[in-house]
Amino acid sequence: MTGGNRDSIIIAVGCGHGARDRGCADGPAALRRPAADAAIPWIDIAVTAPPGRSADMVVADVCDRLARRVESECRRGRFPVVIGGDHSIAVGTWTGMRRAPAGVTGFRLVWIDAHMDCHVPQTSPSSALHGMPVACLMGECHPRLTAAACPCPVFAPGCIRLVGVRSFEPEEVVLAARMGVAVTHMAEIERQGLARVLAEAAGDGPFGISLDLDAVDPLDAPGVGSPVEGGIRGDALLAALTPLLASPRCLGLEIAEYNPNHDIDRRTARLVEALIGAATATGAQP
Ligand SMILES: [Mn+2]
Repeated sequence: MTGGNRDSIIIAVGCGHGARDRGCADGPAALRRPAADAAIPWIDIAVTAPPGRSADMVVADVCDRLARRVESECRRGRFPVVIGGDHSIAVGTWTGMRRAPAGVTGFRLVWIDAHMDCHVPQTSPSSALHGMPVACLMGECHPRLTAAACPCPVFAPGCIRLVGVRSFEPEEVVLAARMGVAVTHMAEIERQGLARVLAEAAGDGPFGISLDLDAVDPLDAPGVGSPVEGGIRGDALLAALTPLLASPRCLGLEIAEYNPNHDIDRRTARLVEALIGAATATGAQP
């Protein structure tokens, strides 16, 4: 192991245009920058939303620039920590990762979420893009977002596993199965244990972690736009993710949907800050 800090960069994306409740746009600004790690660079992806530009176009533009930034940081050997923003930014994050050489072969994505995010415009009750990023990454979604995702599809069947799912529409189940997206529901986590489920999802090659904070129980992460009872407890998630984040096979972390307007006593913020600390403070472990 190297001992020192991992060469990380925090990429903040204060974009809420993929959600009905846009409060998550304020997520990055409400987080404390890692005090002990002042050396960790922090950059913001600007959200350009002039009057008349549709939410789809705003998100597609943000994802395009985010993808380029993630790709270039990965090519420099850096570990990107992407902070949302709503979960539609995942199209940018993981497109960028897959364009970088390290993300090409055998890369797997661990998608921790209460929802399936497998809608397409024809099935979505809300039309909100943050319900669609998994479908977009599988090449099945909104034409504008799919255009931002290149290579298309970003992921082949079998490369994404959803973990923590407990709220979805039947159409998403059908589409997930057709796309080859694996799903682990909360009940299965309770049977097998979170650490085992996550380790299996990560596989034995390079992987990334996309965390939608609504996967966490609202007791520990009330600061989200779409809370769902019966989630993963915050301390259990931190304990199970810490060794995975320390692995040199882990190439990046994304944390989405932090909405400071709904947070209580900074509970959600503290969890996010602890996860960022775990991701950035690790030296490369064998
Ligand atoms: Mn999500």
